[in-house]
Amino acid sequence: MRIKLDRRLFVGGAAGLALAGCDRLASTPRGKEALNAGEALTYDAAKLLPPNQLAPEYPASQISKVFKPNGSIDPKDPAYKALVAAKFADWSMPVGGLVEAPRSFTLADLRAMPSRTQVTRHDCVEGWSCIGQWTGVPLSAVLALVKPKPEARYVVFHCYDRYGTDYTTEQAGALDEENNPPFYGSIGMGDAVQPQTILAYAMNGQDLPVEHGAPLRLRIERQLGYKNTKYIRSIELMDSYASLGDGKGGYWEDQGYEWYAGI
Ligand SMILES: Nc1nc2c(c(=O)[nH]1)N[C@H]1C(S)=C(S)[C@@H](COP(=O)(O)O)O[C@H]1N2
Ligand SMILES: [Mo]
Repeated sequence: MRIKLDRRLFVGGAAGLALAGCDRLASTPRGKEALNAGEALTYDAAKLLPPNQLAPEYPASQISKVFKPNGSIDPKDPAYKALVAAKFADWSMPVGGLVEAPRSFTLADLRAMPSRTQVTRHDCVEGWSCIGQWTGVPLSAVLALVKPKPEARYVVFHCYDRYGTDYTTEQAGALDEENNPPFYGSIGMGDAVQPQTILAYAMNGQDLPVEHGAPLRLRIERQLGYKNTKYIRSIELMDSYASLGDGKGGYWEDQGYEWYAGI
């Protein structure tokens, strides 16, 4: 599995990372050509795990003592800050788009639904991985309530963080609506209904911390770290993601990463 991950490693970033509690992947980062070549792969060709095969799960003893937070770690959006101040009591998530029964979910709604707990390894394209325990509601259970229309092909996640303001401190700047659009991501319906695809509200038995995407994030264990969208604000079912951002299906995809990032 690690060998297969190598061809997806983005050049740079991996070198010199010292991570307590996380593993450096044994890897030789390749150049940007490999990344672009990968983009040409179709969804099916890019699948590295056979269809419907679950990602590996681990015993609790393997959970990383420190799990590296990455990407946005402290969203500055005033609406998000207000939610943090109220301990997310006022948070609710609309689920709409191409569905028969659009509705919003509070955290209490989600916690009252069936839950799944899984200990999995998160692999970041930067070349590190950490093992964590995640608890949440299967996305399939949420979709069953809103009833996707037959033409729905993608589940799109709209987020509270804005790129360029919420990333690492050296890149942080003032919030600018135009130049710092909200982070977004998307997945296909096939992966959306995998049993390990969950909307996680807890990590290692605690409420999801802000740095890891509070109060709700996606865990999609058959794909790489960057597909595991944090700070979910709303969910939209769509038949195409061409109208969003630069049209590649997510913030990271708009930067050149593959839309399907199989482990
Ligand atoms: N909303 C949002 N989700 C995101 C990101 C981000 O910047 N914003 N970064 C992605 C990347 S590259 C990784 S590796 C993981 C990091 O998750 P962690 O902070 O729990 O380690 O979140 C992913 N999901
Ligand atoms: Mo990542």
